[in-house]
Amino acid sequence: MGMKVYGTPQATNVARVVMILEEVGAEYEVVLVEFGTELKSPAHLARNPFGQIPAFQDDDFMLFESRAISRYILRKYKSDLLRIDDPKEATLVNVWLDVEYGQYNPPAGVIIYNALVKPIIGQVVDQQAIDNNLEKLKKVLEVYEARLSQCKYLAGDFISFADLSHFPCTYCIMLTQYKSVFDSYPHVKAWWEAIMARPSIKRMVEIMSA
Ligand code: GS8
Repeated sequence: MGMKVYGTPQATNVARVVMILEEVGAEYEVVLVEFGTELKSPAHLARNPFGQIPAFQDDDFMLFESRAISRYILRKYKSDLLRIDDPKEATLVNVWLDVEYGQYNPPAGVIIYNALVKPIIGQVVDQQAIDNNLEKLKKVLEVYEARLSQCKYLAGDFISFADLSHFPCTYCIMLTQYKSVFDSYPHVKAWWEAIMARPSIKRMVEIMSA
């Protein structure tokens, strides 16, 4: 039995896992689990006790948490995107993955939810929340700009999972009018273009816009 991802690839955290499966060239199946009551059903809570997507299955091995799932797949396929052979490089990958999770993802998530998701589901957009989180995101991007003027990618002069993990949220922000926030950070823009040029990422753009 091949690997299964439960969720919808348009959701950022699901997209992260699908991106990594595309990256390693694995055979996989997306089992569609939509937002709404299905997430809190007993069947889905058995896969992810927080009632969220993604959930993941490799034979009898069940997982949730998109970054942990992605690391599992990368290890299983012996991908160099974790730099596991070099303790310092591997740790720098973890540092920037933690930054993505703890600093970048929270403001990006609020902007995406308000600017992209709420208009689709018919909820009132909280402009104040967007503005506050754009300010937070700019502070994070200042740190990225400084880092990326020292090395080509976040963990060093090599692309890693830390860079690719930024794809889902950044791609969604680029679909909004707030994409111009990146214009003030030339090194960040060059980094983003390098990520977008990757074949697995081109396939992800097709998958997410399907
Ligand atoms: C977050 C999962 C999550 O928030 C991970 O897998 O990385 N840290 C976890 N999933 C969202 C959809 S993707 O943005 C979700 O399931 N939201 C619905 C809900 O919380 O009810």
